[in-house]
Amino acid sequence: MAHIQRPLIIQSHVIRLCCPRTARRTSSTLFARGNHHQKLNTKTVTENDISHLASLPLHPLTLADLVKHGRPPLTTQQLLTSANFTLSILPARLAHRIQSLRNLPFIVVSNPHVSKIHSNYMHSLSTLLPWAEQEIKTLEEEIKFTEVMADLVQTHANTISILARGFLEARKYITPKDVTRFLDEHLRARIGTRLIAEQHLSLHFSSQPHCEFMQEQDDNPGYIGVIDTRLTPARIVEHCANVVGEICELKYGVRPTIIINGEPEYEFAHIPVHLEYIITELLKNAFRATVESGMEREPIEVTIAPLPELSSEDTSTRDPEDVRNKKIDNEDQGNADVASQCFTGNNTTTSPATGSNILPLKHSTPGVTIRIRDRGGGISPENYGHIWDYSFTTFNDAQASSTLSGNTHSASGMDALNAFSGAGGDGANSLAGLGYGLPLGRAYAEYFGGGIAVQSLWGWGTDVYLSLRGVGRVENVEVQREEAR
Ligand code: ADP
Ligand code: K
Ligand code: MG
Repeated sequence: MAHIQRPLIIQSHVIRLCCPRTARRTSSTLFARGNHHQKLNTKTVTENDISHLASLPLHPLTLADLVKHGRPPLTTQQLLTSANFTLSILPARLAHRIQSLRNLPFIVVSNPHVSKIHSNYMHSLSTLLPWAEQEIKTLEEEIKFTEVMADLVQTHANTISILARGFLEARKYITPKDVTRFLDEHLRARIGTRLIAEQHLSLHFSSQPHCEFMQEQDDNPGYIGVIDTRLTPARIVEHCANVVGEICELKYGVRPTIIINGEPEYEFAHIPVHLEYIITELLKNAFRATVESGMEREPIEVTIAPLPELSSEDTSTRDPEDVRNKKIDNEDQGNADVASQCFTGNNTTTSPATGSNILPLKHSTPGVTIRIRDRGGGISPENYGHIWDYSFTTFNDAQASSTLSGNTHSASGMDALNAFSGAGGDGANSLAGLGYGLPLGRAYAEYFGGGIAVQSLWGWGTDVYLSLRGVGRVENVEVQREEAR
Protein backbone atom coordinates (compact mmCIF):
# COMPACT_ATOMS: atom_id res chain seq x y z
CA MET A 1 0.00 0.00 0.00
CA ALA A 2 1.27 3.46 -0.85
CA HIS A 3 2.71 5.44 2.00
CA ILE A 4 0.49 8.39 2.68
CA GLN A 5 1.78 11.69 3.94
CA ARG A 6 -0.19 12.89 6.85
CA PRO A 7 -0.76 16.49 7.75
CA LEU A 8 0.11 17.05 11.40
CA ILE A 9 -3.39 18.14 12.26
CA ILE A 10 -4.97 14.91 11.19
CA GLN A 11 -2.39 12.73 12.79
CA SER A 12 -2.75 14.41 16.15
CA HIS A 13 -6.48 14.11 15.96
CA VAL A 14 -6.43 10.43 15.29
CA ILE A 15 -4.00 9.73 18.06
CA ARG A 16 -6.59 11.22 20.36
CA LEU A 17 -9.14 8.81 18.97
CA CYS A 18 -7.04 5.81 19.70
CA CYS A 19 -5.46 6.96 22.88
CA PRO A 20 -7.83 9.49 24.39
CA ARG A 21 -6.04 9.70 27.70
CA THR A 22 -2.68 10.86 26.45
CA ALA A 23 -3.57 12.82 23.40
CA ARG A 24 -6.76 14.65 24.33
CA ARG A 25 -4.82 17.46 25.93
CA THR A 26 -2.72 18.15 22.87
CA SER A 27 -5.04 17.58 19.95
CA SER A 28 -6.92 20.88 20.01
CA THR A 29 -3.75 22.98 20.23
CA LEU A 30 -2.14 21.10 17.37
CA PHE A 31 -5.33 21.35 15.37
CA ALA A 32 -5.47 25.08 15.93
CA ARG A 33 -2.09 25.46 14.24
CA GLY A 34 -3.30 23.81 11.08
CA ASN A 35 -4.94 26.04 8.53
CA HIS A 36 -6.98 23.25 7.09
CA HIS A 37 -10.01 25.31 6.02
CA GLN A 38 -8.17 26.88 3.10
CA LYS A 39 -7.09 23.63 1.52
CA LEU A 40 -10.55 22.20 1.04
CA ASN A 41 -12.67 22.41 -2.03
CA THR A 42 -16.10 23.85 -1.29
CA LYS A 43 -19.36 24.27 -3.16
CA THR A 44 -22.03 26.80 -2.26
CA VAL A 45 -24.94 25.20 -0.44
CA THR A 46 -28.30 26.11 -1.95
CA GLU A 47 -31.73 25.86 -0.37
CA ASN A 48 -32.46 23.10 -2.88
CA ASP A 49 -29.44 21.12 -1.68
CA ILE A 50 -30.66 21.32 1.89
CA SER A 51 -34.26 20.39 1.21
CA HIS A 52 -33.28 17.59 -1.14
CA LEU A 53 -30.70 16.09 1.25
CA ALA A 54 -32.96 16.50 4.27
CA SER A 55 -35.70 14.59 2.45
CA LEU A 56 -33.44 11.54 2.09
CA PRO A 57 -33.93 8.77 4.62
CA LEU A 58 -31.37 8.58 7.43
CA HIS A 59 -29.27 5.46 7.67
CA PRO A 60 -29.64 3.80 11.08
CA LEU A 61 -26.03 3.61 12.20
CA THR A 62 -24.94 0.47 14.01
CA LEU A 63 -21.69 -0.50 15.66
CA ALA A 64 -21.63 -3.24 13.05
CA ASP A 65 -21.50 -0.53 10.35
CA LEU A 66 -18.36 0.79 11.94
CA VAL A 67 -16.51 -2.52 11.92
CA LYS A 68 -17.79 -4.00 8.67
CA HIS A 69 -14.85 -2.75 6.62
CA GLY A 70 -12.56 -5.05 8.52
CA ARG A 71 -9.71 -4.91 10.98
CA PRO A 72 -6.88 -2.46 10.27
CA PRO A 73 -4.67 -2.38 8.35
CA LEU A 74 -7.27 -2.16 5.60
CA THR A 75 -6.49 -2.85 1.96
CA THR A 76 -6.88 0.04 -0.48
CA GLN A 77 -10.20 -1.40 -1.60
CA GLN A 78 -11.49 -1.61 1.96
CA LEU A 79 -10.40 1.97 2.65
CA LEU A 80 -12.23 3.16 -0.46
CA THR A 81 -15.33 1.25 0.62
CA SER A 82 -15.16 2.87 4.04
CA ALA A 83 -14.76 6.33 2.48
CA ASN A 84 -17.71 5.79 0.13
CA PHE A 85 -19.87 4.46 2.94
CA THR A 86 -18.99 7.52 5.02
CA LEU A 87 -19.74 9.83 2.10
CA SER A 88 -23.07 8.14 1.46
CA ILE A 89 -24.30 8.93 4.96
CA LEU A 90 -23.01 12.33 6.01
CA PRO A 91 -24.59 14.94 3.69
CA ALA A 92 -28.15 13.94 4.61
CA ARG A 93 -27.27 13.99 8.30
CA LEU A 94 -25.83 17.49 8.08
CA ALA A 95 -28.86 18.74 6.15
CA HIS A 96 -31.18 17.34 8.83
CA ARG A 97 -29.23 19.24 11.49
CA ILE A 98 -29.39 22.48 9.50
CA GLN A 99 -33.14 22.15 9.17
CA SER A 100 -33.53 21.36 12.83
CA LEU A 101 -31.54 24.47 13.82
CA ARG A 102 -33.68 26.57 11.50
CA ASN A 103 -36.80 25.27 13.22
CA LEU A 104 -35.79 26.92 16.50
CA PRO A 105 -37.53 30.23 17.30
CA PHE A 106 -36.00 32.92 15.11
CA ILE A 107 -34.73 34.94 18.05
CA VAL A 108 -32.89 31.87 19.32
CA VAL A 109 -31.25 31.05 15.96
CA SER A 110 -30.22 34.71 15.75
CA ASN A 111 -28.14 34.36 18.88
CA PRO A 112 -24.51 34.61 17.71
CA HIS A 113 -23.50 31.34 19.35
CA VAL A 114 -26.42 29.35 17.99
CA SER A 115 -25.95 30.87 14.55
CA LYS A 116 -22.24 29.98 14.73
CA ILE A 117 -23.28 26.34 14.98
CA HIS A 118 -25.60 26.79 11.99
CA SER A 119 -22.76 28.26 9.95
CA ASN A 120 -20.46 25.42 11.02
CA TYR A 121 -22.93 22.96 9.54
CA MET A 122 -23.23 25.02 6.36
CA HIS A 123 -19.44 25.04 6.09
CA SER A 124 -19.18 21.29 6.54
CA LEU A 125 -21.91 20.64 4.02
CA SER A 126 -20.12 22.94 1.54
CA THR A 127 -16.97 20.80 1.89
CA LEU A 128 -18.97 17.61 1.24
CA LEU A 129 -21.01 18.79 -1.73
CA PRO A 130 -18.09 18.65 -4.19
CA TRP A 131 -17.97 14.93 -3.40
CA ALA A 132 -21.66 14.28 -3.75
CA GLU A 133 -22.81 11.97 -6.50
CA GLN A 134 -19.35 10.70 -7.18
CA GLU A 135 -17.50 7.65 -6.08
CA ILE A 136 -14.13 7.82 -4.35
CA LYS A 137 -12.07 5.62 -6.63
CA THR A 138 -8.41 6.29 -5.92
CA LEU A 139 -6.20 6.52 -2.89
CA GLU A 140 -5.43 10.15 -3.75
CA GLU A 141 -9.13 10.96 -3.60
CA GLU A 142 -9.43 9.04 -0.37
CA ILE A 143 -6.66 11.14 1.19
CA LYS A 144 -8.43 14.36 0.17
CA PHE A 145 -11.69 13.01 1.54
CA THR A 146 -9.97 12.13 4.81
CA GLU A 147 -8.90 15.78 5.07
CA VAL A 148 -12.55 16.74 4.73
CA MET A 149 -13.37 14.35 7.59
CA ALA A 150 -10.64 15.87 9.77
CA ASP A 151 -12.04 19.31 9.06
CA LEU A 152 -15.55 18.14 9.91
CA VAL A 153 -14.48 16.72 13.25
CA GLN A 154 -12.46 19.81 14.11
CA THR A 155 -15.08 22.33 12.99
CA HIS A 156 -17.62 20.84 15.38
CA ALA A 157 -15.28 20.15 18.28
CA ASN A 158 -16.66 22.85 20.60
CA THR A 159 -20.31 22.60 19.63
CA ILE A 160 -21.51 21.69 23.09
CA SER A 161 -20.04 24.62 24.98
CA ILE A 162 -21.00 27.02 22.18
CA LEU A 163 -24.60 25.80 22.19
CA ALA A 164 -24.69 25.87 25.99
CA ARG A 165 -23.60 29.49 25.91
CA GLY A 166 -26.14 30.30 23.21
CA PHE A 167 -29.04 28.72 25.06
CA LEU A 168 -28.03 30.42 28.30
CA GLU A 169 -28.12 33.78 26.56
CA ALA A 170 -31.42 32.98 24.84
CA ARG A 171 -33.05 31.45 27.93
CA LYS A 172 -35.74 34.14 28.05
CA TYR A 173 -37.06 33.01 24.69
CA ILE A 174 -37.10 29.24 25.07
CA THR A 175 -38.19 27.00 27.92
CA PRO A 176 -35.79 24.52 29.57
CA LYS A 177 -37.97 21.67 28.28
CA ASP A 178 -37.71 22.95 24.71
CA VAL A 179 -33.95 23.37 25.06
CA THR A 180 -33.72 19.82 26.35
CA ARG A 181 -35.85 18.53 23.48
CA PHE A 182 -33.67 20.27 20.91
CA LEU A 183 -30.34 19.36 22.50
CA ASP A 184 -31.36 15.76 23.06
CA GLU A 185 -31.98 15.34 19.36
CA HIS A 186 -29.12 17.50 18.19
CA LEU A 187 -26.42 16.08 20.42
CA ARG A 188 -27.49 12.52 19.73
CA ALA A 189 -27.27 13.15 16.01
CA ARG A 190 -23.86 14.74 16.57
CA ILE A 191 -22.62 11.62 18.34
CA GLY A 192 -23.38 9.54 15.25
CA THR A 193 -21.98 12.01 12.73
CA ARG A 194 -18.72 12.34 14.62
CA LEU A 195 -18.48 8.62 15.03
CA ILE A 196 -18.81 8.00 11.31
CA ALA A 197 -16.18 10.61 10.45
CA GLU A 198 -13.83 9.59 13.26
CA GLN A 199 -14.09 5.95 12.34
CA HIS A 200 -12.99 6.62 8.79
CA LEU A 201 -10.15 8.85 10.00
CA SER A 202 -9.05 6.20 12.41
CA LEU A 203 -9.23 3.38 9.86
CA HIS A 204 -7.28 5.54 7.41
CA PHE A 205 -4.38 6.18 9.75
CA SER A 206 -4.28 2.79 11.33
CA SER A 207 -3.84 1.40 7.83
CA GLN A 208 -0.68 3.38 7.16
CA PRO A 209 2.71 1.75 7.64
CA HIS A 210 5.37 3.68 9.61
CA CYS A 211 2.69 5.50 11.49
CA GLU A 212 3.05 5.92 15.24
CA PHE A 213 -0.68 5.57 15.42
CA MET A 214 -0.42 2.16 13.82
CA GLN A 215 2.19 1.32 16.42
CA GLU A 216 -0.38 2.06 19.05
CA GLN A 217 -2.86 -0.23 17.39
CA ASP A 218 -0.26 -2.97 17.37
CA ASP A 219 -0.09 -2.55 21.12
CA ASN A 220 -3.90 -2.68 21.25
CA PRO A 221 -4.83 -5.37 18.77
CA GLY A 222 -8.41 -5.23 20.02
CA TYR A 223 -9.03 -1.91 18.29
CA ILE A 224 -11.04 -1.54 15.10
CA GLY A 225 -10.85 2.18 14.50
CA VAL A 226 -12.44 3.90 17.49
CA ILE A 227 -13.94 0.66 18.82
CA ASP A 228 -12.11 -1.41 21.39
CA THR A 229 -13.34 -4.97 21.00
CA ARG A 230 -11.74 -5.87 24.34
CA LEU A 231 -12.71 -2.94 26.45
CA THR A 232 -12.51 -3.49 30.21
CA PRO A 233 -15.02 -1.18 31.92
CA ALA A 234 -13.29 -1.57 35.29
CA ARG A 235 -10.12 -0.06 33.86
CA ILE A 236 -12.01 2.94 32.54
CA VAL A 237 -13.64 3.35 35.95
CA GLU A 238 -10.23 3.32 37.67
CA HIS A 239 -8.81 5.85 35.27
CA CYS A 240 -11.80 8.19 35.52
CA ALA A 241 -11.89 7.88 39.32
CA ASN A 242 -8.27 9.08 39.43
CA VAL A 243 -9.04 12.08 37.25
CA VAL A 244 -12.19 13.01 39.17
CA GLY A 245 -10.38 12.36 42.46
CA GLU A 246 -7.74 14.93 41.51
CA ILE A 247 -10.36 17.56 40.74
CA CYS A 248 -12.17 16.73 43.94
CA GLU A 249 -9.04 17.06 46.03
CA LEU A 250 -8.20 20.40 44.43
CA LYS A 251 -11.63 21.79 45.17
CA TYR A 252 -12.51 20.18 48.51
CA GLY A 253 -9.17 19.00 49.86
CA VAL A 254 -10.51 15.45 50.18
CA ARG A 255 -11.38 12.63 47.85
CA PRO A 256 -13.69 9.70 48.45
CA THR A 257 -12.41 6.19 47.80
CA ILE A 258 -14.00 3.82 45.36
CA ILE A 259 -14.42 0.08 45.45
CA ILE A 260 -14.83 -1.86 42.22
CA ASN A 261 -16.53 -5.21 42.59
CA GLY A 262 -18.65 -7.60 40.55
CA GLU A 263 -16.61 -8.79 37.56
CA PRO A 264 -13.73 -6.33 37.11
CA GLU A 265 -12.14 -8.61 34.50
CA TYR A 266 -15.15 -8.37 32.21
CA GLU A 267 -14.45 -7.10 28.70
CA PHE A 268 -16.69 -6.32 25.77
CA ALA A 269 -16.76 -4.32 22.54
CA HIS A 270 -17.48 -0.64 22.88
CA ILE A 271 -16.18 2.85 22.25
CA PRO A 272 -13.74 3.90 24.97
CA VAL A 273 -14.21 7.67 24.56
CA HIS A 274 -17.96 7.30 25.03
CA LEU A 275 -17.54 5.20 28.15
CA GLU A 276 -14.96 7.63 29.53
CA TYR A 277 -17.31 10.55 29.10
CA ILE A 278 -20.24 8.82 30.80
CA ILE A 279 -18.28 7.35 33.69
CA THR A 280 -16.50 10.64 34.35
CA GLU A 281 -19.81 12.49 34.61
CA LEU A 282 -21.39 9.86 36.86
CA LEU A 283 -18.37 9.73 39.14
CA LYS A 284 -18.26 13.54 39.35
CA ASN A 285 -21.85 13.50 40.58
CA ALA A 286 -21.17 10.73 43.09
CA PHE A 287 -17.92 12.31 44.36
CA ARG A 288 -19.50 15.73 44.71
CA ALA A 289 -22.55 14.43 46.59
CA THR A 290 -20.37 12.29 48.87
CA VAL A 291 -18.03 15.12 49.81
CA GLU A 292 -20.71 17.79 50.14
CA SER A 293 -22.64 15.60 52.55
CA GLY A 294 -19.47 14.87 54.52
CA MET A 295 -19.62 11.14 53.81
CA GLU A 296 -16.19 10.67 52.25
CA ARG A 297 -15.41 7.92 54.73
CA GLU A 298 -18.03 5.81 52.95
CA PRO A 299 -16.57 4.39 49.75
CA ILE A 300 -18.37 4.74 46.46
CA GLU A 301 -19.15 1.25 45.21
CA VAL A 302 -18.92 0.46 41.52
CA THR A 303 -20.31 -2.93 40.53
CA ILE A 304 -19.55 -4.40 37.11
CA ALA A 305 -22.39 -6.79 36.28
CA PRO A 306 -22.23 -8.45 32.85
CA LEU A 307 -25.55 -9.35 31.28
CA PRO A 308 -25.99 -13.10 30.86
CA GLU A 309 -24.51 -14.55 27.66
CA LEU A 310 -26.98 -15.28 24.91
CA SER A 311 -26.59 -18.26 22.64
CA SER A 312 -26.30 -17.37 18.97
CA GLU A 313 -29.84 -18.59 18.25
CA ASP A 314 -31.33 -16.71 21.15
CA THR A 315 -32.62 -13.53 19.62
CA SER A 316 -35.50 -13.16 22.05
CA THR A 317 -35.77 -9.89 23.87
CA ARG A 318 -34.59 -9.59 27.44
CA ASP A 319 -35.65 -6.10 28.33
CA PRO A 320 -38.10 -3.48 27.12
CA GLU A 321 -35.30 -1.63 25.27
CA ASP A 322 -35.11 -4.54 22.86
CA VAL A 323 -38.71 -4.14 21.84
CA ARG A 324 -38.23 -0.66 20.49
CA ASN A 325 -35.04 -1.69 18.72
CA LYS A 326 -36.51 -4.80 17.19
CA LYS A 327 -37.39 -3.28 13.83
CA ILE A 328 -33.95 -1.90 13.13
CA ASP A 329 -32.32 -5.05 14.54
CA ASN A 330 -33.98 -7.04 11.81
CA GLU A 331 -33.10 -4.60 9.07
CA ASP A 332 -29.45 -4.64 10.02
CA GLN A 333 -29.04 -8.33 10.61
CA GLY A 334 -26.56 -8.51 7.75
CA ASN A 335 -24.32 -5.90 9.29
CA ALA A 336 -24.35 -7.66 12.62
CA ASP A 337 -23.14 -10.81 10.90
CA VAL A 338 -20.28 -8.97 9.25
CA ALA A 339 -19.43 -7.54 12.64
CA SER A 340 -19.16 -11.01 14.06
CA GLN A 341 -16.61 -11.91 11.41
CA CYS A 342 -14.50 -8.92 12.33
CA PHE A 343 -14.60 -9.76 15.99
CA THR A 344 -13.54 -13.33 15.45
CA GLY A 345 -10.53 -12.00 13.58
CA ASN A 346 -11.76 -13.22 10.23
CA ASN A 347 -10.97 -10.18 8.17
CA THR A 348 -12.92 -11.15 5.09
CA THR A 349 -15.23 -9.03 3.00
CA THR A 350 -17.86 -11.65 2.39
CA SER A 351 -21.09 -10.01 1.42
CA PRO A 352 -23.65 -10.21 4.21
CA ALA A 353 -26.23 -10.99 1.55
CA THR A 354 -24.61 -14.31 0.72
CA GLY A 355 -24.76 -15.38 4.33
CA SER A 356 -21.75 -17.61 3.81
CA ASN A 357 -18.58 -17.68 5.84
CA ILE A 358 -20.38 -16.36 8.92
CA LEU A 359 -18.63 -17.32 12.12
CA PRO A 360 -20.20 -17.27 15.57
CA LEU A 361 -19.41 -14.19 17.64
CA LYS A 362 -16.51 -15.01 19.95
CA HIS A 363 -17.39 -12.39 22.52
CA SER A 364 -21.12 -12.69 22.11
CA THR A 365 -21.61 -10.67 25.29
CA PRO A 366 -24.86 -8.76 25.24
CA GLY A 367 -23.36 -6.07 27.44
CA VAL A 368 -22.93 -4.90 30.97
CA THR A 369 -24.64 -2.96 33.71
CA ILE A 370 -22.44 -0.76 35.87
CA ARG A 371 -23.95 0.35 39.17
CA ILE A 372 -22.44 3.37 40.91
CA ARG A 373 -23.64 3.54 44.50
CA ASP A 374 -22.89 6.51 46.73
CA ARG A 375 -23.86 7.59 50.24
CA GLY A 376 -24.10 11.24 49.25
CA GLY A 377 -27.64 11.87 50.52
CA GLY A 378 -29.64 11.27 47.34
CA ILE A 379 -31.71 13.70 45.29
CA SER A 380 -34.64 15.61 46.78
CA PRO A 381 -38.08 14.81 45.35
CA GLU A 382 -38.52 18.35 44.01
CA ASN A 383 -35.22 18.18 42.09
CA TYR A 384 -35.64 14.62 40.90
CA GLY A 385 -38.01 15.62 38.08
CA HIS A 386 -35.46 18.04 36.62
CA ILE A 387 -32.16 16.16 36.67
CA TRP A 388 -32.44 15.20 32.98
CA ASP A 389 -32.91 18.79 31.84
CA TYR A 390 -29.83 20.11 30.07
CA SER A 391 -29.43 23.20 32.20
CA PHE A 392 -30.56 21.90 35.57
CA THR A 393 -27.95 21.90 38.30
CA THR A 394 -27.86 22.26 42.07
CA PHE A 395 -24.22 23.20 41.89
CA ASN A 396 -23.55 26.40 43.73
CA ASP A 397 -19.93 27.29 43.41
CA ALA A 398 -19.01 30.75 44.58
CA GLN A 399 -15.79 30.51 42.64
CA ALA A 400 -17.52 29.50 39.44
CA SER A 401 -20.27 32.04 39.53
CA SER A 402 -21.43 34.26 42.34
CA THR A 403 -24.85 34.62 40.79
CA LEU A 404 -25.47 30.94 40.26
CA SER A 405 -27.85 29.92 42.99
CA GLY A 406 -28.68 26.40 43.99
CA ASN A 407 -31.74 24.33 43.09
CA THR A 408 -32.45 26.15 39.88
CA HIS A 409 -31.98 25.98 36.20
CA SER A 410 -28.61 27.53 35.61
CA ALA A 411 -29.47 31.20 35.75
CA SER A 412 -26.33 33.07 34.85
CA GLY A 413 -23.96 30.19 34.66
CA MET A 414 -21.56 31.66 32.11
CA ASP A 415 -18.56 30.89 34.29
CA ALA A 416 -19.98 27.47 34.85
CA LEU A 417 -19.15 26.74 31.24
CA ASN A 418 -15.68 26.17 32.54
CA ALA A 419 -17.20 23.20 34.26
CA PHE A 420 -17.34 21.37 30.98
CA SER A 421 -15.49 18.15 30.54
CA GLY A 422 -15.11 15.20 28.28
CA ALA A 423 -16.10 14.49 24.70
CA GLY A 424 -16.71 17.82 23.06
CA GLY A 425 -16.08 19.90 26.14
CA ASP A 426 -13.41 22.46 26.82
CA GLY A 427 -12.07 21.74 30.25
CA ALA A 428 -12.16 19.20 32.98
CA ASN A 429 -11.46 21.24 36.05
CA SER A 430 -14.78 21.32 37.79
CA LEU A 431 -16.99 18.73 39.36
CA ALA A 432 -20.29 20.15 38.19
CA GLY A 433 -22.07 23.29 37.17
CA LEU A 434 -23.54 23.21 33.70
CA GLY A 435 -26.16 20.57 34.26
CA TYR A 436 -25.18 18.60 31.16
CA GLY A 437 -23.64 15.54 32.83
CA LEU A 438 -26.70 13.32 33.19
CA PRO A 439 -28.58 14.16 29.98
CA LEU A 440 -25.52 14.04 27.75
CA GLY A 441 -24.24 10.91 29.48
CA ARG A 442 -27.60 9.30 28.83
CA ALA A 443 -27.45 10.35 25.18
CA TYR A 444 -24.12 8.55 24.82
CA ALA A 445 -25.41 5.47 26.65
CA GLU A 446 -28.65 5.29 24.67
CA TYR A 447 -26.91 5.80 21.37
CA PHE A 448 -26.20 2.11 21.03
CA GLY A 449 -29.18 0.83 22.97
CA GLY A 450 -27.95 1.25 26.54
CA GLY A 451 -29.28 3.61 29.16
CA ILE A 452 -28.88 5.33 32.50
CA ALA A 453 -31.32 4.98 35.38
CA VAL A 454 -31.04 7.00 38.58
CA GLN A 455 -32.48 5.66 41.84
CA SER A 456 -32.38 8.10 44.71
CA LEU A 457 -32.80 7.25 48.37
CA TRP A 458 -33.42 10.76 49.60
CA GLY A 459 -31.50 11.33 52.80
CA TRP A 460 -29.24 8.35 52.18
CA GLY A 461 -27.62 8.05 48.76
CA THR A 462 -27.95 7.40 45.05
CA ASP A 463 -27.68 4.33 42.83
CA VAL A 464 -26.97 4.99 39.17
CA TYR A 465 -27.35 2.10 36.73
CA LEU A 466 -25.46 2.49 33.48
CA SER A 467 -26.26 -0.22 30.97
CA LEU A 468 -24.31 -0.74 27.76
CA ARG A 469 -24.60 -3.30 25.04
CA GLY A 470 -21.83 -5.14 23.31
CA VAL A 471 -21.58 -5.22 19.57
CA GLY A 472 -24.01 -7.40 17.65
CA ARG A 473 -26.86 -6.32 19.90
CA VAL A 474 -26.46 -2.62 19.43
CA GLU A 475 -28.45 -0.17 17.41
CA ASN A 476 -29.06 3.46 17.98
CA VAL A 477 -32.32 5.12 18.74
CA GLU A 478 -31.56 8.42 17.06
CA VAL A 479 -33.08 7.52 13.74
CA GLN A 480 -36.20 6.13 15.33
CA ARG A 481 -36.57 9.39 17.21
CA GLU A 482 -36.17 11.28 13.94
CA GLU A 483 -38.77 9.03 12.35
CA ALA A 484 -41.14 9.41 15.25
CA ARG A 485 -41.43 13.14 14.77
P1 ADP B 1 -24.35 18.99 37.23
O1 ADP B 1 -23.51 17.91 37.82
O2 ADP B 1 -23.56 19.92 36.36
O3 ADP B 1 -25.18 19.71 38.25
P2 ADP B 1 -25.84 16.77 36.14
O4 ADP B 1 -26.75 16.65 34.97
O5 ADP B 1 -24.66 15.87 36.18
O6 ADP B 1 -25.38 18.31 36.23
O7 ADP B 1 -26.67 16.53 37.46
C1 ADP B 1 -27.83 17.31 37.69
C2 ADP B 1 -28.18 17.34 39.17
O8 ADP B 1 -28.59 16.04 39.59
C3 ADP B 1 -27.02 17.68 40.06
O9 ADP B 1 -26.81 19.09 40.15
C4 ADP B 1 -27.48 17.08 41.39
O10 ADP B 1 -28.39 17.94 42.02
C5 ADP B 1 -28.26 15.85 40.96
N1 ADP B 1 -27.44 14.62 41.09
C6 ADP B 1 -26.92 13.89 40.08
N2 ADP B 1 -26.24 12.81 40.54
C7 ADP B 1 -26.34 12.87 41.89
C8 ADP B 1 -25.85 12.04 42.97
N3 ADP B 1 -25.12 10.93 42.74
N4 ADP B 1 -26.15 12.40 44.24
C9 ADP B 1 -26.90 13.50 44.48
N5 ADP B 1 -27.39 14.33 43.53
C10 ADP B 1 -27.12 14.01 42.25
K1 K C 1 -29.00 18.16 34.41
MG1 MG D 1 -22.73 16.33 36.91
